[in-house]
Amino acid sequence: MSEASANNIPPDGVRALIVQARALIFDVDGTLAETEEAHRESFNAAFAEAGLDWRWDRALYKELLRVTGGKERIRAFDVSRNGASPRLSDHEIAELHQAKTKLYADLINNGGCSLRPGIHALLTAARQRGQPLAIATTTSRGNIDALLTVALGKDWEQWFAAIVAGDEVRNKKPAPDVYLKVLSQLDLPASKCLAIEDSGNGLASASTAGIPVLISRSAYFSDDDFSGAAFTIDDFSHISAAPENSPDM
Ligand code: XBP
Ligand code: MG
Repeated sequence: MSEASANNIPPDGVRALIVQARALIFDVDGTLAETEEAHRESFNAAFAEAGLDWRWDRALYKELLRVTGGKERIRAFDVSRNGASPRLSDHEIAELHQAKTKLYADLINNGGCSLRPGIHALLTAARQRGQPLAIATTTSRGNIDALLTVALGKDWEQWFAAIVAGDEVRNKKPAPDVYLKVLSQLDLPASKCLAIEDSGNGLASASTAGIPVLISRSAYFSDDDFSGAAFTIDDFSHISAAPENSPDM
């Protein structure tokens, strides 16, 4: 792994990796924005609404984030507590997750959730270069819509050449499905693209699909093993600065 602290001048290698990629494929949660606290709060509010005495604190949520996908996370928690006799049926989990999704959208619509430092400039510069952007995420399309409508405006979908959400593939991350579907929509070879991720599960997903990965460390996953990444950085605040031969980066 190559380390590039955002506190130092970032290595040309990181910029080169970004600029030379045929497409930039972004994870959403933790990468475009630090959304997991909003997700956690929404899970807890949905539990309270449903009369469940469940409350996920940050330490527990960090453990639960190993399970990707909200429905899967609720199921894993229920099984960890109640073993062979889980409290909720699949139908009840789906309803609970639907309520959580609505609460999350309300939270984002009301308070927003800013894009991480440098992300807006990175997306804008790529667009101006004509470099395709894509999204490969575990969360739902509705949640991406809530986040990016606030952050990029109602026409946010036009920024991206391909968007694949977790419920549009058979297996969520760390399986490669979501990245493989994005690659087939982009019609580009995996090795020429760049995935931008924040978690070990995301790194595994993109790597298994054959895509080089740039990690920007996030609040919940900063201590994951990123030894398989091309580079690991703290954020894009310095990386998005303009290189010599481009007015925008
Ligand atoms: C994100 C997730 C998601 C969110 C919650 O992973 O695992 O489950 O925590 O969203 P990644 P949903 O950043 O690797 O895509 O409740 O919609 O699943
Ligand atoms: Mg993520």
